[in-house]
Amino acid sequence: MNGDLFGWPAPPAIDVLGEGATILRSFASELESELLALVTHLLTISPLRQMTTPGGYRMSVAMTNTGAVGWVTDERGYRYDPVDPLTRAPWPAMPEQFLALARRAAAQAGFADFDPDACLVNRYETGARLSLHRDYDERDAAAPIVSVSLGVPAKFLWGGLRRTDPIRRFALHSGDVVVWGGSSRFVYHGIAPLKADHHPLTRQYRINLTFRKAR
Ligand code: MD3
Ligand code: FE
Repeated sequence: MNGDLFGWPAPPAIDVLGEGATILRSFASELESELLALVTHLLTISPLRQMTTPGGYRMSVAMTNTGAVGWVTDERGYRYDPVDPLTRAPWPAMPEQFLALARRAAAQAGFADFDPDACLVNRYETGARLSLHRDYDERDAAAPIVSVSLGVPAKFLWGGLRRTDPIRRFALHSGDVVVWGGSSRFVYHGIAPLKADHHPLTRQYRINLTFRKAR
């Protein structure tokens, strides 16, 4: 439904946040229940777990992965690993629907032939947060990161290339897809503590999928 029936313009479906950073609002809305059913299945193979940072902190976000490699953190550091340290088996294969969505979103934002080999699945419960960080464990700096938000909305924190740069905040809703590439690829970003809320498909949770070209 667009608003021009009532005399005001429809909100843009595509919003360029900065050089290389594009938000595709509601891009995955029709796929929400299918994506969540696939996530539920993935969790039967590689369950969610709260990992430990090299500094010894237990993350409030529960994580797992799908794809040829998965992002892990423990006392030894951050890395991409082809084996799930919890199950000692390969991570579950990336569902075709995940790959197709990530490729379609990247192409829409101007990144042709995105070929992710890793998808990090993050689950936020009420109060869970992701402190300001940069993602630099991926080998291919030219490839973007594609993120898909599902469930309870979150406040995204978007800084600059330096930790001390000013931070902008905006909401990410279920079905929103963000593509981060170019000079936005290495900006500081995070998620504010999740507010208590309810979504019909995820209850109190927010699920985020981030697609990466790790190797
Ligand atoms: C900007 N995830 O998994 S998604 C992460 O909602 C992560 O779970 C957040 O940050 C989440 O690393 C944010 C949006 C996002 C993901 C990766 C980025 C924004 C990014 C990488 C570079 C710049
Ligand atoms: Fe990140």
